[in-house]
Amino acid sequence: MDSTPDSLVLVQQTGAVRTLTLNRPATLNAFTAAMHAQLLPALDAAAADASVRAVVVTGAGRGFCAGQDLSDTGMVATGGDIDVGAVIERHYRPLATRVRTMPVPVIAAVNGVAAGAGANFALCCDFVVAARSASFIQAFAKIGLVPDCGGTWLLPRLVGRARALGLAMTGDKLPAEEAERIGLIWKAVDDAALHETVAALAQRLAAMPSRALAETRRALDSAMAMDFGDAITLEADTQRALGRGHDFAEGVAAFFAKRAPQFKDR
Ligand code: T3D
Repeated sequence: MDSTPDSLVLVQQTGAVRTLTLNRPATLNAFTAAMHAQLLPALDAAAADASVRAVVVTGAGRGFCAGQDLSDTGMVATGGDIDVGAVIERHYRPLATRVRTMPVPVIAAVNGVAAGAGANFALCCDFVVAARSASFIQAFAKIGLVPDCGGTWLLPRLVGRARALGLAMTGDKLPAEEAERIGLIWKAVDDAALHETVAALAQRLAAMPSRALAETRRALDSAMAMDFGDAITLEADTQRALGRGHDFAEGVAAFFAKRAPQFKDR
């Protein structure tokens, strides 16, 4: 991996699991243009590398990600003459879209506070495992914005309209355990167990049929906007394609041979 200790995104690989660590701990890993310029290519590289079968994103230091770095927007320098929509198009649309179309499962290991676009970056991932001391803050309303990085789409789907509006309008800090209780995230675990829990989950997912997992994400997301019949059509089309792949044949063969399957489709 070609990250250095000074990189804004540290890249590390253990077996088939690629870990990307946001690395601006002094600002709780707030996103800057420079960090985006490393993060998206790092995700693209993981997507393109057949040796990667699961991706973990996490943060260095005591925070996961405090969202957009508010000193990097031009707001302070220009006194407000900036196009925030252009920031979304330049950075957050590609980031959110990349995470949600990765060919392998993506796990957010939320080690500390996740605020603004940092919270929604985590929620874009397939699994969010958070340290018990971590929290989620839809900080946008506090600075006169709406949830972004996919937040308007994700929040009501994850926790329903009432809770989504409550979280987004108040900008209140939601502790990890409460986030698990209301279904915003997969799991809250003891702080000391975070990385071990995530590593075990990532290794488990890495041994599973990547292509089927990515298609599962796509089918579930697509079905949200479909009627029942169209969802079944999508299931048939997806099964038709997967059924012709290596992994289905391997999964069935392994079942009858009573051995562990060796999946490879991506
Ligand atoms: O262009 C656009 O803006 C559009 C895109 C918008 C997407 C967004 O993400 S908007 C939301 C941006 N994020 C926020 O509004 C969150 C701001 N941060 C906070 O509210 C708090 O820092 C936290 C609740 C996240 C954590 O609080 P706490 O008390 O644990 O830490 P702290 O002392 O506030 O922060 C530690 C340092 O990080 C501090 O620097 P200092 O004083 O030690 O030099 C703080 O200024 C810095 N920091 C934290 N968040 C940001 C930040 N610096 C720049 N931008 C940040 N977002």
